Amino acid sequence: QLARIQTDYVAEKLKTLYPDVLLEIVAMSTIGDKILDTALSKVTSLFLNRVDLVVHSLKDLPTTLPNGFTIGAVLQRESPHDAVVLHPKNSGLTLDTLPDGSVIGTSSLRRAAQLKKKFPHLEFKDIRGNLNTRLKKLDEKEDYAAIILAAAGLKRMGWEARVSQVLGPEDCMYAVGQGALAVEVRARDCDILGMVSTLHHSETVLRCIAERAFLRRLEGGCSVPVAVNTEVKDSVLSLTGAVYSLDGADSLKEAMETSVDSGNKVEESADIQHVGVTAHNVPQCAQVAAEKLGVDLADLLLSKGAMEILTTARKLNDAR
Ligand code: DPM
Repeated sequence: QLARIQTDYVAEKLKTLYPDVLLEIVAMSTIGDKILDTALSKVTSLFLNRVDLVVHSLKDLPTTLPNGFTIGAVLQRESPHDAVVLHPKNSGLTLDTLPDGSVIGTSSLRRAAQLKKKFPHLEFKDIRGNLNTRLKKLDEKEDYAAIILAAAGLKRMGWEARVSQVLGPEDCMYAVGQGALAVEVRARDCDILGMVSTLHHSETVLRCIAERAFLRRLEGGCSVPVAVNTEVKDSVLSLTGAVYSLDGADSLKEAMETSVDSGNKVEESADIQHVGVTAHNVPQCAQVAAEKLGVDLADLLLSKGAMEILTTARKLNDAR
């Protein structure tokens, strides 16, 4: 349902921009005999020319895309923050005021690591399934006192009213790319690439390039305890990045910033991807600076022992 809402949202934008273009939305479940709604099956359809563009949550896209594909649009980010959804019986409480031993549902290592450290009186348990399933599991049983979900997903589903608390960076930094939608296309399909590029939101592009470069350098996949916080203010892009042990007891966190002011420089039209993103209409020098910022911050953390923390976390998680 969330995937469909996100796809419809992008399709509506394209219809407004290109009223003469006929858009057809293909449900991935019709491609095979299974429900194939994963990033992999979407990209297979793209490869086979069955579809021309694919809508994803950016945070679910690997930092290195398969050859021949690119992210042709990164749309303006929704709130990137995580949110607390309470069991109705706990209405009015916060993570701070929930009773000792309350069980919080999340399968995100990133969320669990940060929140375990910050709220030691709480317990954390995996919760699986899509958003609908999770809310059902929360409301209809007594297993969880609350669950943690991305504010953006909840908003897109129309469930904003269930958000009791939005977590700021002091409680829980967000995942790389969280809250942004991405449109994936064939890298050599210039017509489609040109068409979707008008959807790019420059600030989101630069923030997400920095975040993805950071994660890529750390060799982190989508399931490692890595978190970020980014901001653009007066043409300065700042990135805070952190890595955590599974229990949050060990962590490394650093921040860096860079200018993304493109000045009046005339640009060669470079055909370059930055961590999978192709954005001809965003100043190249700013993209280069954003990518370098992510790499530099990762290198700083690596020099302080980030790889040890992540390797241990990965091993322990694989053994779970
Ligand atoms: C990734 C994670 C989760 C999703 C890991 C993380 C959450 C898994 C969980 C990489 N992808 O965030 O640390 O809670 O067990 C996902 C959601 C959205 C995209 C749902 C959510 C919607 C928000 C968005 C699952 N992917 O995070 O609550 O578009 O950014």
